[in-house]
Amino acid sequence: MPAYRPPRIPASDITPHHIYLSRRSFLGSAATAGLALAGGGGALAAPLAASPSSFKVNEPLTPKEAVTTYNNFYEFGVNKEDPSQNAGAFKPTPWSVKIDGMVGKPKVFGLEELMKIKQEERTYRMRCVEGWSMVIPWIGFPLAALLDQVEPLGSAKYVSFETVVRPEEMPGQGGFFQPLPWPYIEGLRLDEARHPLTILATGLYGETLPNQNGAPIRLVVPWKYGFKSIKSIVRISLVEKQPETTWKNSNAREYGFYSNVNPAVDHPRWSQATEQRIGEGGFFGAKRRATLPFNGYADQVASLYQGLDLKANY
Ligand SMILES: Nc1nc2c(c(=O)[nH]1)N[C@H]1C(S)=C(S)[C@@H](COP(=O)(O)O)O[C@H]1N2
Ligand SMILES: [Mo]
Repeated sequence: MPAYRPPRIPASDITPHHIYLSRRSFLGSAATAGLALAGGGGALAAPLAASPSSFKVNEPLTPKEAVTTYNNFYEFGVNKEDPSQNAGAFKPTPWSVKIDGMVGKPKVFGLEELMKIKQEERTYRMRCVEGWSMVIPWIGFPLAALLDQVEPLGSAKYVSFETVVRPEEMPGQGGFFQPLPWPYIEGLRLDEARHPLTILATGLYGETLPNQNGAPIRLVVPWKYGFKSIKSIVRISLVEKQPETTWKNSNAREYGFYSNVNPAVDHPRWSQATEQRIGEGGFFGAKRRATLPFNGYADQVASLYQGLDLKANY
């Protein structure tokens, strides 16, 4: 990944945090139903153990303008402004996600069906491996709720994810220069995938997910570097062996399978000890925050890695 460049986002550009309904009708009804259900104890999506405060980070939200124009989504180009500028022709509907592999009930889920799973708001801290961070109010549902529906087999140990390939709609996939091999692929251990903090996001700031943020459905794993949060997912497979991942394949020395946010393990080309919160501070002399172990979610997730050497398993 290219080295960090300072964003041009004025600090005063703060969008107030409130939920309002999507202008897109297909999500409007589903989101309304989902939000009405939130807290009502639906049959699906029963998170096991995570403190409610970890679902809502108590830090200023990153302005919506920054969340939707300062993006990494190489299918639309490698510069931060490319995804918002080049994703206009992308069609997030109709959409379906195929779930296969080591499951009792493999199935192709239509988007409408996914939208019926109880949707919740989750305000998470997000940290990119490049050294910047954001606080984003997502709308989504625990990945565990979806996995439950397909009944993973005992032999399934990992989950792999795949992004759509559509060179006609994604200029970064169609050009002469291909920055990455497609499809973009990612993976998690099954226990990471089932953790209550791990969600499939379908919206942000109370609206349908913008194309540049991974419409219509993307992964969000807040204790890992941003690249683990794969966008525009079309396939989820339960597998036995640790799956390949795009960034590890492209440079295994710099990007590992785990990619947990870890201030104590530097990227080979830069320190990971601090980060710049996008929208915070000015263009010059922007102050940097200390990066927290597991991006501040250590109380919730550190136990997943007991006995694992986090320097070797970066
Ligand atoms: N398919 C796909 N998913 C992707 C990427 C990408 O290039 N392609 N970039 C990743 C990186 S590096 C980051 S930091 C996050 C950025 O998500 P955001 O633009 O919604 O903040 O998306 C991740 N998911
Ligand atoms: Mo990233």
